[in-house]
Amino acid sequence: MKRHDILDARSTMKTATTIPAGFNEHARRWVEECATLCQPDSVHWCDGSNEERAELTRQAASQSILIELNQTAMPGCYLHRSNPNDTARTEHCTFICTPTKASAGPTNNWMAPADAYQMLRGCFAGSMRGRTMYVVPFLMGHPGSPLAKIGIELTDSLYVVLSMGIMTRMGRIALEELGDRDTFTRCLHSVGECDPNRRYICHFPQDNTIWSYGSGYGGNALLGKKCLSLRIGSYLGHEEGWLAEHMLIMGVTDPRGQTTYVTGAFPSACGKTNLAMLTPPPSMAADGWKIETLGDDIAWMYIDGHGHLRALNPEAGYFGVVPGTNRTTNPNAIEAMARNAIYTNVALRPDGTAWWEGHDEPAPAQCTDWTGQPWTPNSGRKATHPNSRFTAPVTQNPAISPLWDDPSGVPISAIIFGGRRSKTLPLVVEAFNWTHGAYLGAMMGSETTAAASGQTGVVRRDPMAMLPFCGYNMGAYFAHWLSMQKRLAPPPRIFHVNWFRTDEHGKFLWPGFGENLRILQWILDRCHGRVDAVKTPIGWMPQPEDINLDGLEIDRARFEQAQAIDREAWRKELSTQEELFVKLGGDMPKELLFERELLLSRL
Ligand code: SAT
Ligand code: MN
Repeated sequence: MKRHDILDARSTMKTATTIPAGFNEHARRWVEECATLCQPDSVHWCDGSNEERAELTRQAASQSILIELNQTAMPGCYLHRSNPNDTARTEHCTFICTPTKASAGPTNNWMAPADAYQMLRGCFAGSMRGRTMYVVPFLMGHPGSPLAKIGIELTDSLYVVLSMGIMTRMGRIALEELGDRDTFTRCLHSVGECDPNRRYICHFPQDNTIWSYGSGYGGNALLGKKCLSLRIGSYLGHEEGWLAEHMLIMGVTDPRGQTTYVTGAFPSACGKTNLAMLTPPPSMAADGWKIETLGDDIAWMYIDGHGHLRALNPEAGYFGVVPGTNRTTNPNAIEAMARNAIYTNVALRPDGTAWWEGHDEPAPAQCTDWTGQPWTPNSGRKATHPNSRFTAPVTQNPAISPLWDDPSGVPISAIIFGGRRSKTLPLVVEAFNWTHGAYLGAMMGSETTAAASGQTGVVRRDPMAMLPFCGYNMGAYFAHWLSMQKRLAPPPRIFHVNWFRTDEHGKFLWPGFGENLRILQWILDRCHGRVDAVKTPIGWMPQPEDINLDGLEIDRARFEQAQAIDREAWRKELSTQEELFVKLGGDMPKELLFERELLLSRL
């Protein structure tokens, strides 16, 4: 089925609209088709101006979509309360709609495109009656960059419009980039009746189309983020020879003044945003160590004319987890969200400021919880949703890299994979080579919350932290990773880290947060050939004296415990990897099977 056959173009748009200059004929025709389907009362074409933002914010406040926070303490900040049934991504409602099931692969939900369009047409039909359809042009990536992608999102949610205005380069800038072309991602979104049983996030990579129905939550509804930049992006990366990754990008400046850029992939709840915005411990800051953030969630990586891997962040904002964020854990995030931020599902104090579990200030005697109910510390429930979020412009991060806006991105020296593992996985290990590194990434896993409730951690495999975000067959994705090597001169070094290993009493062996810079220091030393390493069965590991422990409370013995290789535990680890290999079956590249065999024999 062709894209323009999808909609019944015979009926006319309910409301005639004047199309503002800048929208090309392809965009105009598609908007008309979608308006005919969704039947909004009116259509608002966004230009992305400050005046428009002010006016839409005012409207959102008057409709109680946004609650104005205390403007003296938190200038430009607003609170949004979502439907309590709509607080996180819904992977079971997320579909990759490719012509064959095999091209979506065994790790994705699949629907035949024609079936998905038909089912969703039923959902969208008349879904915007009584509402406004906002036309939101947006740019992922930098103007002028060959990797930049243009999307137009049609949505009936003002919260989505205002959030897209923070998370992307939104408005005229996108239309100027588009010009007369038809090559924009067609993103259709409606909150509909916000019913979890009628919620679908469908991707049509071959049509460059995303249809999302029934949710207003970030990853489900801000379609530039996971849907375009990762799912459609990874598909395009496979077609065009680049990588769309669920990775932070950061610059680490050493006391010599040299800045080295690294990317890192971590599953949710492993401190990706904290690492991207890391504050050096005082002793290292005094020596001249500095961190700069380029991105905290998504990296697009391509190989330049010299064979170097370069990375850029296609987003323009952060959509970060709020609980646990404070001046100790992440002072840069606190600064970034201090103004012009949208808070979703946090608590509201009587003075009109926001509060959350893990805030710098203690729990208020009383406040309004994330659902709008009165709350006191004795309520027996949390005041904020554990997945409550802030949305803030990247430019408000005091540690933003001066190169964040450079369309050519930054050259990457190291790629770091990591997960939350209480046992087995060492604090840091370096892969022997690119293929071994891809294997480390492919076998990444993180412990489920079962670990927190005292049971032995259940490890969920999350290859390269892309399990929910790979827009095509995971086996083909691994093969694509492996194939990059021949074009890389030299390939970046690949590391695996685990900040979460515990001792026999369940205490963390490593302090984490800012102290993780000590591990980054070793990673940089390896990248620049400044230190030797010890060859072990699982990879290159630091000689203990090469890790800077000055001013830390932990001694060498404890560090060595964090690095210990328990061969028996490793053999078990390899047997639990079996599940993923079996699931991917014949799609699994044989290089990764060999890596596993090699590791087994080294052990
Ligand atoms: O998917 S979201 O972008 O909403 C949040 C996340 O899981 O990173
Ligand atoms: Mn993410």
